[in-house]
Amino acid sequence: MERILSGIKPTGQLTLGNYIGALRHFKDFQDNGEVFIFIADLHALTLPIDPEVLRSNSRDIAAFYLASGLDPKKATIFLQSSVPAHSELNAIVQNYLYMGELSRMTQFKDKSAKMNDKEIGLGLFAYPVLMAADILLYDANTVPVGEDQLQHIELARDLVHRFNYKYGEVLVMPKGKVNKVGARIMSLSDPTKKMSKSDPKGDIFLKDDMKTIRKKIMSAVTDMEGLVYYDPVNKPGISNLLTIYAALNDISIEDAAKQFEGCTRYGDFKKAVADTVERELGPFKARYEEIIASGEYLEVLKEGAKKANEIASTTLKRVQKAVGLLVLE
Ligand code: ATP
Ligand code: LTN
Repeated sequence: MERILSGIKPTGQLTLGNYIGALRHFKDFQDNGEVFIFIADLHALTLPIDPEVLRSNSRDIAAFYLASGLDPKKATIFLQSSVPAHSELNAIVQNYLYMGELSRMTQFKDKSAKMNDKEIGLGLFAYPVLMAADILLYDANTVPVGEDQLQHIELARDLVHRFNYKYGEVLVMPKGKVNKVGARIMSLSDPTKKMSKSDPKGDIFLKDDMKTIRKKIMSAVTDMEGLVYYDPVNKPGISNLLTIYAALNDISIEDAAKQFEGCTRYGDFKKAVADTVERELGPFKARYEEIIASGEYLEVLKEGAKKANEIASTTLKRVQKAVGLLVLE
């Protein structure tokens, strides 16, 4: 049976980008495969973060997972830090990834460019190593993510090639899965930049109230042409709004553009986008609030950790044996 794995790091408030590019799709796999969805809390430590903020973000993500329709009877939902094998496999696989390739990772280059050399932790540099360990521990075949994470998955694939060439067929080859529409939602205030929770200008947050969301969409940066069509190079703002509209209505961008052919008032178009977002996020947010208030996510995380630990420790042993560690059973 196909194994599917993905995670989101609790670095900040989740955005509409996280929702469209990743979160929204996780539940689609739970009826046909074995799904593992986790909170990448160890990854959140790769940049400075307040301990209380990290804890509260982690709770939020757990509740968002459940609100998105993930069913804990079908999907295993857990915290990365509840499964020590992530760190243990990390310690092994770090020896099969190289400084040169890690230093070429776009995410590392982007994040470290904004920092003083003295503040760049080793964890930020080695981020893709832990991510590879996350994926390989569950023998995942499919890893649904937004576009920005594909480069890390490619690195995990290189690692599998290298490792299996040396030790035989020990690791399962994963594949990244990016959705056609909405793999890269852009900021509403600067549509040439990715909507990102660590750079919150122009973000729509999943916890925003509907009035705020509508206001943000109505004031999204566009252009002066007054025509609605898809051209991400020359019309990044309108193209981004069309993408949001298409993704949330589960239609192609061409079909979305057709619906607004002849529309000359950006206000009308933006209103339609705002209605779509409200229709989707309104009920989603209400479910999230119920889940947070009931605390039911805590039991889900505990159960998830048990199941994840069982599977992860089996894979870890297999790898330990393959590389020549003396495993005492
Ligand atoms: P940070 O700003 O802290 O780096 P982020 O907002 O980019 O975080 P991640 O935790 O890195 O979010 O990503 C969680 C998932 O959401 C990943 O699969 C990522 O590819 C996806 N994702 C993040 N931002 C977007 C976006 N703007 N459009 C589509 N998918 C996105
Ligand atoms: N790097 C991912 C979060 C993440 C992840 C993973 C995603 C950590 N480990 C394993 C898929 C598979 C991100 O969203 N920034």
